[in-house]
This record gives sequence, C-alpha cells and structure tokens, in this order.
Amino acid sequence: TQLPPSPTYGVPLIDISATGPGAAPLQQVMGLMREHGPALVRRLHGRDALFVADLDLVTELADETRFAKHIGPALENVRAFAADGLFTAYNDEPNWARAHDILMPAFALGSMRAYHPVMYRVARRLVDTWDRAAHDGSPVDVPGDMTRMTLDTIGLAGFGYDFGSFEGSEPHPFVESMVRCLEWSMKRLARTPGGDHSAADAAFRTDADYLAQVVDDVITARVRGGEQHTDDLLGLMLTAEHPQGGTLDAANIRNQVITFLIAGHETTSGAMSFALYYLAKNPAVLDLVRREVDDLWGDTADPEPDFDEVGRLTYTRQVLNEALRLWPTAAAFSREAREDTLLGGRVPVRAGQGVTVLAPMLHRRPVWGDNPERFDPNRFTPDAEAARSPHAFKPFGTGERACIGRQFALHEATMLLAMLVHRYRLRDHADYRLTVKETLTMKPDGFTLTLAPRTPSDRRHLPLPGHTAAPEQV
Ligand code: FDE
Repeated sequence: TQLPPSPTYGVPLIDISATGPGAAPLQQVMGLMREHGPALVRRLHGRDALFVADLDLVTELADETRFAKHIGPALENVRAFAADGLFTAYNDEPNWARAHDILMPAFALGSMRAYHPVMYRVARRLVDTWDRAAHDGSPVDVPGDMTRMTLDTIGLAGFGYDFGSFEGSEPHPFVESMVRCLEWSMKRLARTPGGDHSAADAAFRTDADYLAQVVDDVITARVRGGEQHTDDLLGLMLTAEHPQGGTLDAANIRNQVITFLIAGHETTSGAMSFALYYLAKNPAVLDLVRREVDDLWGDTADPEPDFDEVGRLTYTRQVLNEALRLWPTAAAFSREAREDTLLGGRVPVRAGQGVTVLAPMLHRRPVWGDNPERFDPNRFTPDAEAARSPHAFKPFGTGERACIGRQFALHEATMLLAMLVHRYRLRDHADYRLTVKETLTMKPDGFTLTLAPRTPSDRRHLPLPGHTAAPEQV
C-alpha cells in the first residue's frame, strides 16, 4: 500500500477528495501516515498540504534560521474571529512582537504564584460539583467539567471575569459560540468548491459577534471598576507600555482576550481529560500518583495545595506529559520556509510554503521505543528526557511562537489532577472506549466516570514491589 513518492514532492501524494476529510481530519492524516509513512502530501479538491512527523524533518523545521511559524488555512479561518491576537498573528505583524513582549512576564514561571489562589478556587468549584456526583452515584461528564473549570480559571486569572460555569447545567453560551466558531474554521477547510455556504457563514458571524460582545463587556467592566489591576493579563494590556514605547490598541486587546479564552481553555481541558482517561485505564499508574499525593497530603480531608507543593508533584506532571504525548490536544502546527529549500535534502519547499507537523505521530516515532501506544509516564523521568532529542516532543509547538501558556496550563492541570486522585476513586463505569473528537483541538468524546470518596484505609499503601523495609535502627 506504500505509494511511490510523487515527482513534485518527493513524498507520497494521497488524494482524499473522494471521501473528504470527515469529522476527524487529523486522525485521518494519522491513518494515512500509518499506511504511507511519516511524510506525505494530502490532496483535497486540488489543494495540497504537506504533513510531516519524522523526527529528523521536525528537527529541521524547528531551526528558526530556515523556518518560521506559518498561518495555514486552519489558522487563517481562526483569524476571522481572533485576527491579530498572539496565536493567529502573522510573524511580521507589529502587534505580535508588541503583545508578546508585554505579556511574556505574565506567563513566566514566577507569575504562576499570582494565579495559584484563583486556580485553587476554581478547582474547588469542580470538587464541590464532583462531591455531589459522588454522593448521588451519578456519572460526571469529564471533558465538559474540565472545560467549565479551565474557562473559569482563564477568565478569572486573566481578566478578573467570572463565567460561573458550574452554576448552570448548560455550558456558558460563550463556550458554545466559541466551539461553533472553531468547528466552522475546521469544516470550512473541507468545503467543496462551488457550494453555497451562506447559511453557515451567517451563523458564524452571529457567533463571532457574540464573542466580541462578551469580551467588550469584560473590558468595560474592568475599565468602569476603575481599580488599578496591573497583575493580570488584562491589567497589563490596558496599562503596560512596551520598552520601545506604545501600548496595545483597543481592537488588539479584544483580539488578545478572545485568543486567551480560546487557547487557554480548550487545549488544557482536553489534556486533563486524556490524563484522567489514562489513569482510569491504568491502575498501576494511578497507584503511583496516589502514593505521590498521599505522601504530600496524607489523610487531610481537604488539602489546600500551596504553590510549591504543585512543583513537587513530579510524577503527576509526568502523567500529564505522557497524556500530551499520545494526544497532544493542539495536535498540529505549521512552519514555513524562509527561503526555497530542500527539507531532509529531498522534499522541495518553496519560500512561504507551509509544512504541518502532526504531533501525535511525531510522538509515536521509533525514538519512543518499540511500543509507542503504551501509556508509560516513565518516559518523562528527567533521565529519559535528557537522553532524548528535545524535538521528539512538541505538544506546545516550537521556537519563538511556541505556547506562551505552557506553565499556566501545566500548573493548573497538575494541581487539579492531584486533588482529584487524592480525593476520589475513579470508576470506569461505562467501560469507556476512546473516541477522539476534533474541533481543531482534540478531546475524548463522551467520557464519563463515576466517583467514590477515598477513605483513610484506601491511603494505607503496601510497600512497592521490590522495596524491602529499611533495616531497623538500633
Ligand atoms: C501557542 C500554542 C501553540 C503553537 C501553535 C503554532 O505554532 O501555530 C501550541 C502547539 C500550543 N499553544 C499548545 C497548547 C497546549 C496547551 C495545553 C496549551 N497550549 C495551553 C495554553 C494556555 C494558554 C493561555 C495558551 N496555551 C496560550 C497560547 C498562546 C497565546 C499562543 C500563541 C503564542 C504566540 O505568540 O504565537 C499559544 N498558546 Fe498554547
């Protein structure tokens, strides 16, 4: 089934126009790569897209002297509602560098200390909701609740705005509009030429206008409040001056807020959902996380993690990384050649042409060993990481356009996972079979768990196999 390389591209070319990309376009490319190898061109209605997952090629693409971030067709569509926000700005748009320089300090590791109390407060909202479900024996909607939590967290930590997502039974209408906007961006890629899409486009406009309206309300509330917040994202954007002069204009601030609300919550909630999925399916791993959290908090019924404790949850962090390896929730990012070049000495790439890195397949390459599908957090011990190329793992993109929210997402997610594992027994009551839903980001679709409170006797651990008791001190 291996196609010969096409003369134009030097890699196999697969035309999917007959079936289209379906509801899971990235998983379709994963399938094509399993069949045809880790570099291929996918042709759809005459539009060609080069996808790669080979470690050597990704290593080349990470070279900032030869390649830069590319705004491909998917991000071009997202620009229809996020414009020149950080994620979708062109490299040479002046607002990218301006906003990047102003906002970087707000995302440095030290700044997480300032967000920690809010992250904890929102994590408690989730725990209160899950306590009720544990009490009733009713299942919890894992990705749904994770999304409630991450939206409230970025809203409060970033902009002092409370979405109150745990109050109603439906997601906040902002989320529904945002998901529809992302879906529109994705489905637009699959359009057949000549079709009439005016109804979809009009519905998209309504949703995009609503997003802008909510954000304008957030900003107005802050400006009216008159308090001098300078410690969150919105405060910085409204007040901070760039070292070389100039502040962000109102339209750009709106684009940044929309960007952070999108980027800061869909991806992080997916990551926590996949991590819980793998914990529910891997009792031995779950047991190791339990040991870590029980060592920290013992039988304390309601531990309140402090900032430094979250940094000590190293195994829990490894679990998250391993979940992001198998299902990096922002699964693809694109690079473009600065000048005409040969990728890997064989694939011609013209200046400005995009190349998309498919992270879930990069994360299954031979550098990950013989059984890359196996969930194994020991792949992320410090020794294992030091022995591996830094380009083998790219869930946060690469280079100067890599994820600015990485520490934010990891702190939030590590704390929540640890709190949940400390508090509940997780029951895979429905014998869940993983199906991954794509809305530009990835999530386990329809994943539910039932919960039971853990008791003090649950927390009395047997010695680890292979560990002998320390000799008695005399
Ligand atoms: C970014 C990002 C990226 C890159 C993309 C490209 O290249 O195109 C990626 C891959 C990512 N990101 C991923 C992720 C994951 C997770 C979990 C996250 N992410 C999270 C988060 C949070 C927040 C807040 C964020 N995030 C944000 C962001 C931003 C703003 C950006 C853009 C940057 C620049 O500058 O460009 C990103 N993120 Fe992320």
